[in-house]
Amino acid sequence: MKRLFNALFLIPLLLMSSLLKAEDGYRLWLRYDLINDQLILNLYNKSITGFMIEGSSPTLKAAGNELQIGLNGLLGRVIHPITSIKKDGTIVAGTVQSSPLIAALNIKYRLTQINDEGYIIISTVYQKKTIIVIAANTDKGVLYGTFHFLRIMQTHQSISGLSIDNSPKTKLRLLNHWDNLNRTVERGYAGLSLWDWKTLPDSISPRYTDYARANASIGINGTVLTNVNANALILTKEYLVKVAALANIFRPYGIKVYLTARFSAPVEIGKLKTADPLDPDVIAWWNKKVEEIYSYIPDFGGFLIKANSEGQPGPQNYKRSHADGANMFADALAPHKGIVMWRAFVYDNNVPDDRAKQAYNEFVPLDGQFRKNVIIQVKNGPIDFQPREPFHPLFGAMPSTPLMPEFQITQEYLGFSTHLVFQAPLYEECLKSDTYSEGKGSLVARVIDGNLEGHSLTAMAGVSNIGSDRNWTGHPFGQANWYAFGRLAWDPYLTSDAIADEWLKMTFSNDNKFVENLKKVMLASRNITVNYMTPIGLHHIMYAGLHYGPGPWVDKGRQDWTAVYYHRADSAGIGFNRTSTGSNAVGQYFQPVRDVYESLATCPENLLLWFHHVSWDYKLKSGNTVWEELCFRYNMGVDSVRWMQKQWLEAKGIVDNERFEKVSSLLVKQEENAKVWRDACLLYFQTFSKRPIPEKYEKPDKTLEYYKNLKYSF
Ligand code: GCW
Repeated sequence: MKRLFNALFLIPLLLMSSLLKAEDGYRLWLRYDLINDQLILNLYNKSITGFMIEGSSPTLKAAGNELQIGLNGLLGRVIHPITSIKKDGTIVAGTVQSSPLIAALNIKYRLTQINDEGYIIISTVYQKKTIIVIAANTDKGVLYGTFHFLRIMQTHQSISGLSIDNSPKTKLRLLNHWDNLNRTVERGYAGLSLWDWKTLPDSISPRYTDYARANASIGINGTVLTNVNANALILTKEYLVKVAALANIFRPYGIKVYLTARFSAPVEIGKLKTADPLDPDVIAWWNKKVEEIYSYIPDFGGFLIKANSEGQPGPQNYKRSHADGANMFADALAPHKGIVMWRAFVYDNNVPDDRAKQAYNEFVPLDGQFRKNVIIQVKNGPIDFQPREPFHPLFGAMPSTPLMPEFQITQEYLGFSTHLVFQAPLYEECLKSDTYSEGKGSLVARVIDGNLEGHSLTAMAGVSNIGSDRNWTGHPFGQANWYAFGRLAWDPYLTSDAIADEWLKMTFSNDNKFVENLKKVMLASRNITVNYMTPIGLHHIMYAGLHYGPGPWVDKGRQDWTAVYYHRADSAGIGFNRTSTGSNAVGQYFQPVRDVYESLATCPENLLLWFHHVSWDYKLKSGNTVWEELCFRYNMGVDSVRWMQKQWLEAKGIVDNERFEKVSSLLVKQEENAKVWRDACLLYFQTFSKRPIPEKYEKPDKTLEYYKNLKYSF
């Protein structure tokens, strides 16, 4: 009888799991569909009978809601919240303060071992009943623990004998939106800005809550709403009430709101004659402005500021330093516990001998001069979010100042939302780079998590790729970059492999073969893009302005915005000499990194043309000359996109049709574009190398002129 019942019970379940409903990607990785592995489902069903959230704060309510939707979806039955434990298999979540039950458990010591946002998840026995406990020191920790627990279930891991302690390794984990007030997004490729300034604060889109849920699920706890190329109007009352409305929605999810402050705001909206940071009227104006902001948003996070860079105003306009500027804001924010994130991505109107050196040159002398609530935000590499750059030499070089890395999640130089490029390996490469600032093992990750230099203000920022597109990020795999950024900001030591694994399972399927295949694709995708765009250390040879297709011939306009400034190809060879006989950018790195980059024999080949100008016949370890290696890499890049297409074909039937077709069609575009990159770059560089493209490779089917005349529009 029982068997028959089980069998009958199975039929609808099997039917449901085999019906792949079309999905538009809106649910991201928080899909909570019925678990389609019967064995796992049975085990989970036995182990979970109910859940109990002890406490009633908005954050605990959010955790309860998530558990409710998550469990109902994954288990395919309604799991009711309960108020007392009557059966085995209850999930109990709360803090010592909110939950008498948790207070009664013997976990006090364990709770002292996690930080404010950390959590523990354990299986234990309470009054002879087996329970699963999600406990934390704060409500926020409970929320993060809840998401972790659901992730365990979404990825079909065991929920018996749980014993997890987890704390974020950085304090602030932020998205930077480059969103303008007219809803365009600078370098955004997923529709308009999510922030509908016209209808706020009266109309509140449910998307704001889903945005907050998604961020909380990966530990993001702050969002800078506006573009670093700032508009002072955001600081006016008209906008601040709108910002406050967003802050109110995000607050239960542990997300603070930050804004970009335009340096010249006192002049533009304050009617002052100057924005000099040492002028008493300017100081008073900012103090008042900050007070006003806190009157609307009591937990406002602070400012992100781009100053004296790419035409943005800043303290140098008044012959003051970056420290003078940052400290003025810091003093205004300090009484409210706000912080200043001051960007080190600076370059002025004079073309430097090497743009890669500028941030270091301007900031290192200021080390130790910033207030305690200032953190310097440094791009991962010294130029600008290229497919591959060495780590930024500022990491480790300002030991008395907290530094935070800025990664780009949006794919400005990585094929926009058209190319499948999983960026975790790019982030990981930077985080795991050894700066040697305090000897071997001085990883960038240790600089930024405060461990190396003893800073308590620690943070990581990612330039958002999110927009109003139904699937948030344009390319379905763009979601993986948002996800990966959050996970790495929480724990900069995670591996790309582990992150891809989780994301694929939650976003698509737990099918073993699917996960293994697509993980290979994801992990290889960044290097594939480097191969067809900028192999062996080439950089910034993109189509001018837009940065989508190739433009190695670009030579007009400001020198350090052209491609020829960076690749320096001539009849003798190719590459930017940044060694001691060239711009000496290598001199900004600690030993032995400096020597490693300086010497042709030891310089990593994937950065060869970043640091060296070498002859076309220079031999690489592969035995290829530089010219042959370029031909090989560009071709391999294109071939690998075809390989990605093949791997994706195998996902048919495992992934729903809608997302399957979307990715398939984007991969077709990616191949076309990779071919253009290959052919345009090889034909162009051939005009210098004067060597043939080896017979074994596909011949470019168009002329160089054709590629030069291609127009890219967005
Ligand atoms: O990557 C470059 C972009 C600019 C951007 C700038 C910056 C917001 O091309 O669009 O401006 O960097 O990071 O400030």
